[in-house]
Amino acid sequence: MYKKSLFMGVIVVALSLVLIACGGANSAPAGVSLTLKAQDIKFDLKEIKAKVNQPVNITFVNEGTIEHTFVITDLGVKETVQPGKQKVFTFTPNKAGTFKFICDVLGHTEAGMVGQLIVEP
Ligand SMILES: [Cu+2]
Repeated sequence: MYKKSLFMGVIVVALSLVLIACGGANSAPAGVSLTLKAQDIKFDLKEIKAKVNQPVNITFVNEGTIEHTFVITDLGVKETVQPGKQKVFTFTPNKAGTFKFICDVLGHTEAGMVGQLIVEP
């Protein structure tokens, strides 16, 4: 009986070590979720922060009366949301750096619909 429980104890310790090892280098950071509002004519956030390989989940709400977009050219992200609607989407930055996000509807970037995504290594 004693031997059996000792054996089980060894198994539990061994499995724990495997789990700890697997949870290390290979795991992506937990995702970040945020709400970004598009208004006429600005984004309510000027800055978004994330880490490399961290999924960024955005609830993109258009509070304006015209169409707006969320575009990060360098990361291949482009989403459009109609006035009064919202859209939930996720993207995962695969490199570090500072990336501009814009609304690419004609004239909107120039009018100030621009912000930055900071991706930390
Ligand atoms: Cu816009």
